[in-house]
Amino acid sequence: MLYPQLTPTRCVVSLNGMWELAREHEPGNHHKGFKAEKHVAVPASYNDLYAEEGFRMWKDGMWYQRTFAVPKTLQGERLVLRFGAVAYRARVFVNGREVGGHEGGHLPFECEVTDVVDCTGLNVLCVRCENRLSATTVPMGELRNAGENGQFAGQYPDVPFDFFPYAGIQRDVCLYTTPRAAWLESVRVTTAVSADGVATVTVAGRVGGVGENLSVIVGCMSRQTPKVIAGGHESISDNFTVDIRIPDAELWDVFRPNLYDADITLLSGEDVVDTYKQRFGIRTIRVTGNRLLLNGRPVYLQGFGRHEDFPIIGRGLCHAANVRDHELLKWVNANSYRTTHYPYSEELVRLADEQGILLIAEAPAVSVNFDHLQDENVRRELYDRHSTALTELIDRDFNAPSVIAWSVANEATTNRPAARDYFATLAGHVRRLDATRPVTMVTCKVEDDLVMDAFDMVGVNFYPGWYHEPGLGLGEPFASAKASMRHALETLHQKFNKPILVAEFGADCLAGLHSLPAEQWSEEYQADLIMTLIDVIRECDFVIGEHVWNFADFRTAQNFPRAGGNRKGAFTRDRQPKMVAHFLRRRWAVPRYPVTE
Ligand code: E9O
Repeated sequence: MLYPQLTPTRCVVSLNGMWELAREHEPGNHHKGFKAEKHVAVPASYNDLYAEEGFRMWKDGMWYQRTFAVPKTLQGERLVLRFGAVAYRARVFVNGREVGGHEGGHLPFECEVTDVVDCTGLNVLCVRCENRLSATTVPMGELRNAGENGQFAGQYPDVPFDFFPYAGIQRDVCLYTTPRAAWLESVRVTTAVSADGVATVTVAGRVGGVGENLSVIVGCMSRQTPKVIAGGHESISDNFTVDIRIPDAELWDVFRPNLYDADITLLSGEDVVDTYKQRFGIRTIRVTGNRLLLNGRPVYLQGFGRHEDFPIIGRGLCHAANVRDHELLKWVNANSYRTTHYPYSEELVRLADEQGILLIAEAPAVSVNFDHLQDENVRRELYDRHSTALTELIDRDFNAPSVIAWSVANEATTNRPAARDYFATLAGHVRRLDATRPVTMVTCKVEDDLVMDAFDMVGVNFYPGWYHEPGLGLGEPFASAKASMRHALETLHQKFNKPILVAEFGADCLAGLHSLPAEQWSEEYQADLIMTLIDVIRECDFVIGEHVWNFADFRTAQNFPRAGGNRKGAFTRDRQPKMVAHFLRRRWAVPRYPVTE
């Protein structure tokens, strides 16, 4: 699926803005248009917009509606409704007719509506969202607060993960056009660089519809020196592959995020049918021995886990907030983050491409709990959803140079034998879809993990000094937290012999709370603990990165360990630095590996 784009052959009409909202108290005829309870902003999560608990915590049918007309100039084109993301399930109706839907809250989907819209008047667009989770959704949810949910038992709402299950139309909605007879449907750009700096760029794609005498022309433009630098041409039926050679390729990296555009023109005979510009970057990323190599040189990941989480809009796409977050990432000298614990917006990934930020893109599978998956059929049902989410994610982000690895899951019960097959099969699935990036997963089982063998690098979440070994101790500060971190990392390395990313570590901190000597929840404690653990982490040569949990404070379900959410942010929820951010900024200013340019 292509990102919507205005080109000489395509138009994009935004359907964002003010919509109407109503809860489905009982099934009825909402799909034909309904009496609204509220105004609602699109995109945004609906949860934090109103004063009533009955809206904040609603997870059954939530109906959105608006009307739209099709401008005369677009009539005769192929018309497609596209949603950036709707959580968790969506059904879409136009003029009372169901035109499509989707499951999974963080990936785009579209519905063709060419033959459904009324081009002479107003069309009624109704979307039913629903946020019910189960043992077979990704993420899992509503497991009835069973004891085995550990720290999540008894929280409200009942989700086995530590972030609020925001819902609604959370990303952009648009109506876009393509030509009607034949159009470009998908584009995938693969690059390879030879030792002498010549890049081979393979632009492959699919054409929808039917056409006579089709061919494609692909021109490659460097964004740095905007001129066509190479091109290729091919006669096609419905698939195409064009190879292009770029001598003196300008590689994409953190310091110079060089980008190219593949300018694709679909022709029927001599006539231009469709055009599309696909951005890409030329870079390699791979794991060798104890190193992660970007363009053949070791790169050390310093950064965070993050959340799409903001006051009022919840998980709604907000360009201003995204710009602010990336600005703070640069300020603090971070070079990377993991899109914990679900795929982030396409717009954010594009920003990372342009700004040279490295992303580990994660599937929405957090806290997969095999105690609920003893039945093989249940396990298969979950696997289908989980692998589909990864297929859609890889399809969406394959061309993004900023995405340097896929993370298939976070903190599953990986000490169960059934988890072993499950994740080995999933890793194979991902490698079949993309052989150009490392595949990882993040575990929190240090002693008894059974699955990390299947991955290229080991991600681990470990919280000495917070969830265990609290306090400074009487001797050297944090002596037992340090010992415990060192032991955990060495254990994992001995067992799997793979490079390790410390994917989460840290401590909650209430901004403004100070204490000397440092104690839990204070600014001093968070800063001292994190900086001390970084020293230990860096004594281990096989560690390829440190990601502090979390970039900013974020909202969670309600539970006694959470005071207005998770406070492990280096920044507050309104994106101001805590004390630790200043320390990280200094520490991260010095590169981990010698710069060899
Ligand atoms: C996942 C992340 O979503 N890792 C958690 C983070 C946290 O702050 C959460 O926000 O809690 C940490 C997992 C710690 C595992 C050990 C728990 C021991 C409980 C007594």
